[in-house]
Amino acid sequence: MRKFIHIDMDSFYASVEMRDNPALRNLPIAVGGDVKKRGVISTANYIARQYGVRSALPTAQALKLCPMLKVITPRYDVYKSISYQIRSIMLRYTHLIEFVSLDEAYLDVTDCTLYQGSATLIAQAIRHDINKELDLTASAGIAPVKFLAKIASDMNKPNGQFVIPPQSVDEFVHSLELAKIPGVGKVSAKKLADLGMIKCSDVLKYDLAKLIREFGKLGSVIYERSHGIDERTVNIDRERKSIGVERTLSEDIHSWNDCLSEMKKIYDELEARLSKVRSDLSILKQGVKIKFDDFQITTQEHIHSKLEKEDLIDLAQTVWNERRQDRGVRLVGMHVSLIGSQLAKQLRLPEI
Ligand code: TTP
Ligand code: MG
Repeated sequence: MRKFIHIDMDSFYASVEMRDNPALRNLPIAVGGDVKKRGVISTANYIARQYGVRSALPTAQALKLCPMLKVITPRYDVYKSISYQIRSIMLRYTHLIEFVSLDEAYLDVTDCTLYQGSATLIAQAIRHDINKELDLTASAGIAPVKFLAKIASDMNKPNGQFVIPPQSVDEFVHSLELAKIPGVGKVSAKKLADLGMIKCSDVLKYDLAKLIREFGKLGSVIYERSHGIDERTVNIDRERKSIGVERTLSEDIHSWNDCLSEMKKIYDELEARLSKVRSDLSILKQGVKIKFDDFQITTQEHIHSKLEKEDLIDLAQTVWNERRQDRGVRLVGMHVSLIGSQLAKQLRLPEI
């Protein structure tokens, strides 16, 4: 039996902005892109959430829901450096940590001897340190399997924690809604509901083979989770697999020349971003992304071991010519895929 803690910062970007500017504390605020540039909301504070302002909502729509909303331009460098401070706090307790994003991590504290090995007390201590040292709040979930730790960290948000002890797993999972299982999105949840499955208990009567036929690999995940099973351990080597820059255009574009000038700007940004991250990273592929005015997204990438402007532009032009079909284009992007450090090690030639 293992013990996992999932830590998740509360309204992370928005909380950082309120911390650094206390005048914002009692106002509805959101961190996101400019309404004039068709930006979207990254996150909102809890006051703004009462108006329905949510992550991924277009800023224009958020302002309709909450006209006094204060929209703040993201300061990614600040969030990133705070994320490193959070990491160093967590590393005091265990090295078995999977950092999922800037504000979220799984810790395996099974063999941790601090606080007599109590995961509940360890989670409390980590949240206390974060609050005292960084003046930000975090929530935590504690459970014997990863997916339940994640679900639990949402149960007493903000600034709270929730424990699912081993003896309560069956009861908790029984009444758990399938839509809450990480990986089950809106479309799958709807399909499950159409098949008569809303809660995990509904899956118990369903045949595994049938689930796999309907949902592919996700079918076996749904089956396992519904039985409280999650064999995943923390993946301490988890790392970035790609770096990209994309931009929603202020107006749809229809000519290749307009696309070309956007792509050139994006290339410069991507180059700047790449130079800021690790210098030893190895590029495996590079590619482009285009979103059309009917919201269809198309991407194209190929093996290319370095970032190269002409090649990316050629790729973009091919996609433009072959897939646009007279549609307008509302978003363009470029990215590189990276070689994981494990693979890089294997690929490295032996030294002579
Ligand atoms: P979340 O943990 O999903 O959200 P949150 O921390 O803002 O709020 P909660 O209290 O519910 O945990 O995401 C962490 C950060 O990631 C968030 O502050 C902003 C960023 N983010 C986006 O930029 N776009 C998104 O669609 C989401 C979900 C998050
Ligand atoms: Mg969060």
